Amino acid sequence: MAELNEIIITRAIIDRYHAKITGNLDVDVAIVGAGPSGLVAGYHLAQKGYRVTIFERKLSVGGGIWGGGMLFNEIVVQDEARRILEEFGVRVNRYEENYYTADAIETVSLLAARAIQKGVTILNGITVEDVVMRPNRVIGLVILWSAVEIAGLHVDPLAIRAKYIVDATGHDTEVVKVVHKKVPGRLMTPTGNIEGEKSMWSEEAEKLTLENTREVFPGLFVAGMAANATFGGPRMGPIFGGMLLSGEKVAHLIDERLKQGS
Ligand code: 48H
Ligand code: FE2
Repeated sequence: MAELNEIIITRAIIDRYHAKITGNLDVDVAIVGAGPSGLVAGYHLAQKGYRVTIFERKLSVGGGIWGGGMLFNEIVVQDEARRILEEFGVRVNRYEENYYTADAIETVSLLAARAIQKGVTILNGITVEDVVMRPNRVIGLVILWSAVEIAGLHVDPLAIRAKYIVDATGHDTEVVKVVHKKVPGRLMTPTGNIEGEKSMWSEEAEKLTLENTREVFPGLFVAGMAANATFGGPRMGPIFGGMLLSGEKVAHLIDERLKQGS
């Protein structure tokens, strides 16, 4: 075995991470949250050649997929979304007509692996705590180590810039909440405020997730559960087709905008 030097190991990690984070300070699209909607969105945008960064608070990516339903680690998807799992190489099993299942761990692993290999940079352990604003547009994110947040230390954050931001933070819809707090009543929702998630109704929720996937403030789009929480859709339970389709849709919408140069 060749000799191993602790300092070279340390320097290799610092150098490589430094290059990674400085390469992601000014990007086309910054996605907050590496759940199903964020990972699918990132994959498609990277496939179209855009520079995409996903910021994830936790060390683990995958959001709500891991536990399937009530810790039974299987997920359900409907017919329309099955092809998305298959595109990522996830094995899908027919349960009955229009109901397909997949192993939750296989799903997380492949969504994340394929997104990264398409060119998405995932920066984990980082919490988005605010946005960078120019009067009428969100133009970036304010980020901080999650460990600092958890420790409750008074440490100032850093900032990154992006042409478009996606709030894919799930039920908590954290980026939209920040914008709403700073400029109340100005969201592109029926009331101008966050409408709030409604109680479970799977069929309606899946349909609305897709409809609600859109721009909510100039420069800021919502996807996945955050879209329903923002626009007042119901929750759907552990069926994940709407999340995957929402990721695809937000990528398509942002691609259109980036192509127009607006
Ligand atoms: C950095 C953050 C921050 C922050 C949160 O919850 P997710 O899985 O989100 P979706 O919308 O892709 O999927 C929702 C799905 O998992 C779900 O909950 C369903 C279908 N529920 C139905 C029901 O009835 O309950 O992932 C969001 C990710 C998580 O990994 C968070 O840690 C992360 O976003 N996150 N990352 N900065 N401020 N807030
Ligand atoms: Fe959920």
